[in-house]
Amino acid sequence: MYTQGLDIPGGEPGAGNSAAKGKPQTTEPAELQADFDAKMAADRKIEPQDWMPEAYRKTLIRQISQHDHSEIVGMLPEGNWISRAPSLKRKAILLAKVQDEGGHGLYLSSAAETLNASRDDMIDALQTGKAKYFSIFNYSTPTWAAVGVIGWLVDGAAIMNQIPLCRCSYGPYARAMIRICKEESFHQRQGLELLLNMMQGTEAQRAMVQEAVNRWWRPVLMMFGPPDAESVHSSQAQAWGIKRISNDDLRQKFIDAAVQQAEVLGVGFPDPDLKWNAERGHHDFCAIDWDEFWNVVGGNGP
Ligand code: BYC
Repeated sequence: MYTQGLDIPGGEPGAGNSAAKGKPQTTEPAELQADFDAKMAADRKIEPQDWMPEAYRKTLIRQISQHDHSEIVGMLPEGNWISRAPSLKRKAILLAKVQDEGGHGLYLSSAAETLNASRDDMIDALQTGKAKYFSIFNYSTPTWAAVGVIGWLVDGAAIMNQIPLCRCSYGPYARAMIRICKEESFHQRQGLELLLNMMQGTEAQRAMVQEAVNRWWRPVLMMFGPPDAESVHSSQAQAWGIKRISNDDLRQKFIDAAVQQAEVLGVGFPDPDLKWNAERGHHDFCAIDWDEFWNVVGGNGP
């Protein structure tokens, strides 16, 4: 069941960061709102010192802090493989990637702090279950191939979702995303290259890759969030220029790109309905089990 999530306290209504602290705004005067609306209409960035509606600030804190938690929690399944990586080269690559994820968490918590969110409050919200992290990190990584699949598909999906966030209306979040996306493309490539190597190896290695793809494909599609019709935050987030492309459109773009990469790799996806639809100009795919998604988000994952 969906319940409305995070509500991090802190800050003054309508104020971005401490630069605005000297002039508290207890009301939201029409001129300030009009100025904000004009910036939105002109597609200009909102900066921490600018007045912003309280709901805009809270939406950003919810999304940025959840993004931050996803980066940090995402270090756990991969970090677990550092001491088990099959060669020095793979260990060095994985170490660098996991460190990058920690850095992403740092850029994002810094961006949230410009909105007057404190790290203590954000961590408290995670630990008390008020804040979420990406559902995907509840799935297990029992084989080395899963590490490659995280890079290829999980980071691949993350890039698809994060590229439009580089144009987010809130300056500090948009700028953090530019650097994060550059690093994510290395993450995606190292996963693809790891899997390509395994696919050129033994029969057992190829089977291990296919098994990992089979287990991760559907959960990866859930990363883009619920279908547009059930996405409670989308319309407001799109009106505010936080989200630029809808959950369903990003999911479709990702599937179309992944099918081509799977051909290069020589793996299949576990979906009998996956086929090119010339009329739509996209691949059709089978229905996603959203009950599983909400169960995992609700803490009842595998
Ligand atoms: N998992 O109205 P909606 C990485 C929640 S890290 C869990 O569509 P919104 C990596 C959503 O929060 C990359 N929950 O929401 C790291 C909301 O619940 P609340 C992380 C999800 O915000 C290390 C409810 O469902 N990237 O790749 O408009 C190693 C309704 O959804 C999920 C980001 O965080 C999910 N997948 O859109 C390797 C990207 N999806 O908050 C890899 C930034 C939805 O009301 N975030 N929910 O309690 C976003 O772009 C947007 O927040 C989303 C959701 C597209 C995810």
